[in-house]
Amino acid sequence: MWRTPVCELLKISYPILQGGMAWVATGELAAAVSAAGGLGIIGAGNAPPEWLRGEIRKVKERTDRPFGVNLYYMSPYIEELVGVVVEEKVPVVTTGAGNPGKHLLRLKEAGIKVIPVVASVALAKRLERLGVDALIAEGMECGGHIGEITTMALVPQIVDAVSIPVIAAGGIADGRGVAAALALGAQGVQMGTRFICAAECTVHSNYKEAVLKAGDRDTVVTGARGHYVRILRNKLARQFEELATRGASWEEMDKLGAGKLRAAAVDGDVEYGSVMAGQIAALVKEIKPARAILEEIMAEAQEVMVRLGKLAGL
Ligand code: TUI
Repeated sequence: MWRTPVCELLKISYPILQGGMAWVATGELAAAVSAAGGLGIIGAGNAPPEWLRGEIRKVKERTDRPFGVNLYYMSPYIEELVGVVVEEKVPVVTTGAGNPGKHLLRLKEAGIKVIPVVASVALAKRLERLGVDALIAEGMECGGHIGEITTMALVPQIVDAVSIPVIAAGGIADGRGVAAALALGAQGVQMGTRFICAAECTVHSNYKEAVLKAGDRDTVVTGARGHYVRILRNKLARQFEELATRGASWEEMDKLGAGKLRAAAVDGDVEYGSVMAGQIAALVKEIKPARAILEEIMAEAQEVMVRLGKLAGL
């Protein structure tokens, strides 16, 4: 099977990372993705440190392959969570919604590969200078907390601005998306929404059903500048729209959003909960094991690359 330098960097078989989605990407999903040759990632979100330690242990019990933890930089527990990943010698840490600069030395000294998620060229350059191993360039097509630039526009700009490997995220759910990301200069991809519908994903079945039912125009961006969050259209989305119409502050928006991701992911409240999903939700058509998802995507990407090679007269 084809490989990229990201496979060597992370010691994985396929250059496909599973997004570290808070409340969705638990140890079960991360273990399944890693065991199948991708990089499974536990989403720490706002969870307390002991929860994270438990999920890391679950992965270690299920597979010897490398895996990751995503640290959400708005978490009130961020300092303790950094302590847990260092103590547990987690192979890879991805970071989101903030600048991990102040923890970098500690993580690197523990032998951890650090791969921040960035949504701008400026932060990408700053983090490369600080010595991160690779970057995930995340376009605004993805679900959850998003930046303002699309994957198509962001990835090549970050690729041009840095010398370390770039992994593309946002709007990728199949082999065509993987081939497109490689065409833009990325050396790997991260996919979140597609893995929500992995058989091993422990998220509430209502959440999976909502993703499977979604059409092309069914996601909406809620929140205010700097705090945009993409979710599936539902009653909560309408409440956000009402707040926006009356010009509410981002603090009010954040208050409405508080606890809503857990409500959707754990309790299955897909009406008033926050069903975070990307714009490619409509491409996700069935629930199947992580291994089957990875194998299908790798084969599809290869087919696309062969077709393009022929087009180029190779
Ligand atoms: O983090 C994400 N996506 C997320 S986190 C999340 S949990 C949540 N729960 C409730 C409400 C809101 C969020 C759901 N989805 N993606 C990674 C990402 N990071 N996208 C954009 C950024 C980012 C933004 C600003 C990274 C760095 C940054 O830096 C600011 C600075 O300090 O320079």
